[in-house]
Amino acid sequence: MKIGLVGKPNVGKSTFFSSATLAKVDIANYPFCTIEPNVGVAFVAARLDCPCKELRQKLEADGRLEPISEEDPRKGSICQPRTGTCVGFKRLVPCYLVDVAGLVPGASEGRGRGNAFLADLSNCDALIQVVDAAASTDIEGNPISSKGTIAEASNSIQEEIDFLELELDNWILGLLEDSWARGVRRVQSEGEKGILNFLHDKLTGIGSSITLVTKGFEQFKVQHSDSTSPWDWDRNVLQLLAQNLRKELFPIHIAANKSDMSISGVLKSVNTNGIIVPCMADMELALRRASSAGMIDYQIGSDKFTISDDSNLNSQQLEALGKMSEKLASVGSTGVADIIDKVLFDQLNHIVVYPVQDESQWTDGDGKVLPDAFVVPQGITAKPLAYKVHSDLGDGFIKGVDGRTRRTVGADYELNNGDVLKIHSK
Ligand SMILES: Nc1nc2c(ncn2[C@@H]2O[C@H](COP(=O)(O)OP(=O)(O)OP(=O)(O)O)[C@@H](O)[C@H]2O)c(=O)[nH]1
Ligand SMILES: [Mg+2]
Repeated sequence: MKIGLVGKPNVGKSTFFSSATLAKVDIANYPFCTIEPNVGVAFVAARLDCPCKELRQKLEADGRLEPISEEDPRKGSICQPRTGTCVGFKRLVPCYLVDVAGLVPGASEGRGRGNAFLADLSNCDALIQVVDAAASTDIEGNPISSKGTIAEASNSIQEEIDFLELELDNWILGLLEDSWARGVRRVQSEGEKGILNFLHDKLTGIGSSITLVTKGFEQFKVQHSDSTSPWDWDRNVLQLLAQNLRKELFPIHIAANKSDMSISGVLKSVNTNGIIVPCMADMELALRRASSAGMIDYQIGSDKFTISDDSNLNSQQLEALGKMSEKLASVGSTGVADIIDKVLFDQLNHIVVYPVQDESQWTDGDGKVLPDAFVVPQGITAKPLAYKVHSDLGDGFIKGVDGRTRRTVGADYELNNGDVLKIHSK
């Protein structure tokens, strides 16, 4: 699972990236601070409690485990995650984020970092466009001093959203236009199937699949029903096609960043196809850093934090933390974890499942408890899941066993969110 962070320069993409991944990257108040893409892992809390909660309850009931003690730093969790952590049964699962260079109008024709940058977004399952909700920068990312009216700020945000969609559409249009007429003529005898395969072929480099291409083409046909002689389609028709394909390949959701400085209500009249979440990436970064330095106790996505040790904090730090605490309580959260959660689980419909080797102990071959949590598309069945764990496991798939009911399930068994599954293979 990979989410790309996009937007015009100087909106806070790298700040968002760094706050979500705690990777050290360049952040500065000028455009094109980032040139090479940064790739990192954000840890997102699974929506359901980790199954180690049930395991603990069972062990406690059998008298094999003491109840959770007050001092337990893991607040009861007994799993041993290979990646991520689990505290208080909140299991953190990985999601890749890509932070790329800022995009300026004309990028699809090579302006700014142009197409090289666009290629960095290939294979992203969704995009989060970071926009400057405070309207503190112009379309090229240069800081502007005057704040403007609410209508001006609203327009500025809308302009950012519209231009990015257009750039991405044009990028895809460019890929389609290249030898379109000849290519489509070649496949004309195969009818629509030929066109779909041709489109998929043209766009494999940016992560297309036949399913996504088909969905996009269906939508396109609603707006353009005349499918005779597609080799004669002009630029406008191809533009419409590109737009529909882009919506499937790169759905865009909006992180309305710098909301700490934005005018309240500024997002009301903003139009977008995806979700829009107010964010304060800057604050998230400060809180996450303070938390990893041991200064505060802050759960990702929370509306509050507690100061764990104020003995080493100076009055300035205490004041800054006090201000953040107030702001956080009034808006609910910094929005960073919230938008990743919503994109991953609501928009991309992913679930978290736990493959194990021992269906009664819920352990792997080394006795590690629930070591793996896989983020997979809803609807995935047992055999494709086996392939995700290991290709050998997929090749030799015999059956699965549900860790809760101990029932045997076949290759076509559709997994549910939170399932614990043992896979038998040859
Ligand atoms: N007020 C405020 N400022 C922020 C926030 N997030 C980021 N910034 C500031 O915005 C400026 C740009 O941040 P970056 O993260 O470097 O922006 P970018 O989008 O990666 O910029 P490029 O790499 O140049 O495209 C920095 O001065 C950040 O401190 C926020 O939530 N609130
Ligand atoms: Mg950057």
